[in-house]
Amino acid sequence: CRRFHHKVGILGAPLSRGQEKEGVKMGPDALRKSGLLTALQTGGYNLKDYGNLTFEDEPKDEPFGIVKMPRTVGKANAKLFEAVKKVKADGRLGVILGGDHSLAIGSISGDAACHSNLCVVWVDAHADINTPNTTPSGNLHGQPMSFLLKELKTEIAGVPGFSWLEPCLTAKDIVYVGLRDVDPGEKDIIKKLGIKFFSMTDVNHMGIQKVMEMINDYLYSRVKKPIHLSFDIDGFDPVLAPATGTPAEGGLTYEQGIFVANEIHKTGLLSAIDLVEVNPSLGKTEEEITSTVNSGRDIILKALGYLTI
Ligand code: 6HN
Ligand code: MN
Ligand code: MN
Ligand code: MN
Repeated sequence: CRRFHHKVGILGAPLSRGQEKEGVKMGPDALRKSGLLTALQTGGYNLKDYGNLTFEDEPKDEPFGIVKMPRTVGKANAKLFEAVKKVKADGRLGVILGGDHSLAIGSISGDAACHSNLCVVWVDAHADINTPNTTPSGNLHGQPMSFLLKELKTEIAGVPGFSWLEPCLTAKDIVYVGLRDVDPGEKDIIKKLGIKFFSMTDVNHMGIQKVMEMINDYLYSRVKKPIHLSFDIDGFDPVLAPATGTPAEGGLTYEQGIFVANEIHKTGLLSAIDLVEVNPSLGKTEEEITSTVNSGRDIILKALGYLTI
């Protein structure tokens, strides 16, 4: 076990303007209060807490087409990009506590600035690959992948707030797990670019173990590449993780999610993890909040090899 070798950097990113529900700002602190840092400290990790970033709304942030809050989300991601670069430059595995999923733009770009051969495992009910032209909602948390892919560079040209951004991934560098609520425009893009995905139907048919074996072969068995795990809490079933903005029925069980995190830990290649879309204010009961937050905490702990033999 390599858990005593891990140097970890915790970074709170209460980014919320990629969607319209306020409470997702409280995700980082809710995850902190779950005992995440204490567990890592007692587990012997070399831990540095970089605190929470603060983000401000840009004045007169008019929509770009129907894309909402582009300057605000763009600027927040530029700040996160710099912060993640710093964590990686310090030689630490990055743990980014969200915040809505638009933060993956800054987080993955920052990680890729340190690792040019980065690959991404994206666990989510959604594909988050709408472009400013295909988005049905205008919410940027449904679009981060289109901002990260070189193949879609022309699709995001001119979006205000993102002039700092240079797409860092190609379609073959990413794999989805848990998809079950994908928009028609997203399906077209995934098909056209040949992006590898394992929907919930795939997970149910072949089992999560087979899925992780195939991901292993596809992404990193031949050439070892650093992995960025971008874990949207709505990848889990809403029975387990109801306190989130866009829940979708029929998601991963606790055991399946933990299995994914553990398999990624076992590669020894994890570079950074995003844990996003925890929205404590959307829990109807204390139990719903706790279950959501603790499931997210456990994904992080497992991905870091906590209590793994
Ligand atoms: N997420 N596909 C929908 C949209 O608005 O583009 C939902 C996106 C959800 C995003 O959960 O991170
Ligand atoms: Mn280990
Ligand atoms: Mn997402
Ligand atoms: Mn999602």
